[in-house]
Amino acid sequence: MTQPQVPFGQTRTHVAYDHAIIGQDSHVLSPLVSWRSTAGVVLISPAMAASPRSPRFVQYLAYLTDQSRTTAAAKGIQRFIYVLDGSIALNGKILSPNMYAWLPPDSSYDLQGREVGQLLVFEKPYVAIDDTRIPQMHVGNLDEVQAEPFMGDKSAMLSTLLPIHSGFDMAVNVFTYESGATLPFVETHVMEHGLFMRSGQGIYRLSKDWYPVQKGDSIWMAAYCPQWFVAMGKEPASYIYYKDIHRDPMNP
Ligand code: UGY
Ligand code: MN
Repeated sequence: MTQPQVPFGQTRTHVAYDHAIIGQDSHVLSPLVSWRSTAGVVLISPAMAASPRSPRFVQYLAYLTDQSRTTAAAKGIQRFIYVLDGSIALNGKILSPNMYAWLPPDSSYDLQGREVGQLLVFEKPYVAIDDTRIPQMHVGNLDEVQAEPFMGDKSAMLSTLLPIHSGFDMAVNVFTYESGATLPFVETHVMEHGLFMRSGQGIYRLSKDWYPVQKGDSIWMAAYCPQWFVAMGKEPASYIYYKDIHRDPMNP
């Protein structure tokens, strides 16, 4: 892991009551529960805030070796994995960078590291609804997903990685902005987000604060946290993010 340099005694990380920026400079590795021979950094979790606005999901980085293995998440927990670096074998199928999988709750599978690599993982309790079957495992490749202009803006392209179907109570999308492109307005919404910067840089507005963000940063946005982004610099900025969808806010 390369640590960006910051002056000693300082960090870009900031944890607030309805949002957080976790900079790479403050990452600490720990063993991952339910993974073998795998260290990771839990970037976002319910442990983050002691208020009703604490995250209802987990976002982490898993650092893999050829010894890494997992066969299930905890009971009732769905998992989304995205390959940032290296490759893994999922039930024998090789997933390389930009490939991803949604793994249903209470399912078992064989996920093995093949080399040194890095995965981004989102996990959250699956909320069942009566008349909808839990979908089967879904595997995809970002490079094969058709990106769409966001609200008609071709400089802000959105790729939707999972099917839009009420069986899925999470969405994971990739947003890629040309330098200078923005979210069209300051969003405030019932959905929460976990976000990881894949490339580039820009300024994120969260609540009433503005933060410079760059590749490797993670962001938590609670439900109703006002949010806005402008991409800046010499290359496009891209982030992958999670949001909760398709469930009744009266029963979160
Ligand atoms: O899907 C979203 O809510 C997205 N537009 N939010 C974001 O990029 N912060
Ligand atoms: Mn949003």
